Amino acid sequence: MKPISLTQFLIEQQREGRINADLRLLIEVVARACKRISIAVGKGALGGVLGSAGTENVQGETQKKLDVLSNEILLEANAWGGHLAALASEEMDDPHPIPDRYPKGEYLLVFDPLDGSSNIDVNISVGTIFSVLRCPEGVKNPDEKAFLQPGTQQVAAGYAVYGSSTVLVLTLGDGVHQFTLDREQGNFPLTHSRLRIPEDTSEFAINMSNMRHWEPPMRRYIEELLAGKTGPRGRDFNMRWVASMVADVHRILTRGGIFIYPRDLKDPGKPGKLRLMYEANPMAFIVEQAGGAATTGRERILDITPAQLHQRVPVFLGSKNEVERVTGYHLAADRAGEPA
Ligand code: AHM
Ligand code: MG
Repeated sequence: MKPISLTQFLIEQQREGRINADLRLLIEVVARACKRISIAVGKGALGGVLGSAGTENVQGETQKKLDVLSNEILLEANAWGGHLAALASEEMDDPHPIPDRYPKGEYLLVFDPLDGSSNIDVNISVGTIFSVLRCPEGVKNPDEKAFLQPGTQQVAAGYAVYGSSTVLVLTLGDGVHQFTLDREQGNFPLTHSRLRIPEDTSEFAINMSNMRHWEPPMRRYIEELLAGKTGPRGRDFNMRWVASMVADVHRILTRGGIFIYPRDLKDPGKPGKLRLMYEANPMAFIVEQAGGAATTGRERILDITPAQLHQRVPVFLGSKNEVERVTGYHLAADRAGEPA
């Protein structure tokens, strides 16, 4: 049977009363923008888009040309449809208002336009991550404060991976669905419904080069995995690290695993590398909807009330039993009063 397209899927969701016309339009527009980004990424050196843009974002990171281009594509695509009240992005210091000449809608869109961008120039998968919130009632010109809602308030979240194929993974709060870009037809047929992350896994994803900066419970957990069959876990564990969160999370959604970017004492001012609002929250929503778990090592990610748009958090997500185990190690160390 021919798979249904993203458009059909969204219309069905609307008919079932799960989303309204504005949210349907929003997801369609984001998917269209992802298609354009996918085309730009796919051109590689031929598109003249590789390399640095020579600018820095608010986090002090050097922007790649494709970071800037992807951000512009998402901004432009979403400005005029009337479905948004404002947008915010990893690449912009402050929220971006909808220009006055366009109607405003009830949603807020937050995104990382090109996640894993250190991988662009070496032809490894990158992606886009997005999260949708409701604009608080009565707020006409949403500022940063309007965005500072816990992840439990997300009405939709998703990501695209620009890899050997381009996939779009989406949750509207009722399971996780995967669409694959048909490059000839230009649409996104539904290729997997109701993805489930196995509760157990023997695969972990972490940047091991930071090990000396980790907290003791974190080191304990990884040392036990590395000890393999003859260690306390009694089995061998495999490791994978793409250094693109989208690609690592997508592998976990496909075959299980645990992804960790822990708190790092290298820079005590930073409670983690990844950003809460446009990396951790949308991924946590997706992972929970697929039966997995997502914590900071101490608390559920989706329960955090953000204090800042670009706030960072430690991230532990994926197969439930592993996330619960390593979270338990952190909480036990805290209870025992172990120094960090
Ligand atoms: P980015 O949004 O600037 O690309 O940074 C986030 C990325 C994640 O995709 C990935 O998991 C992590 O940074 C990789 O970090 P590291 O360079 O320490 O391996
Ligand atoms: Mg990112």
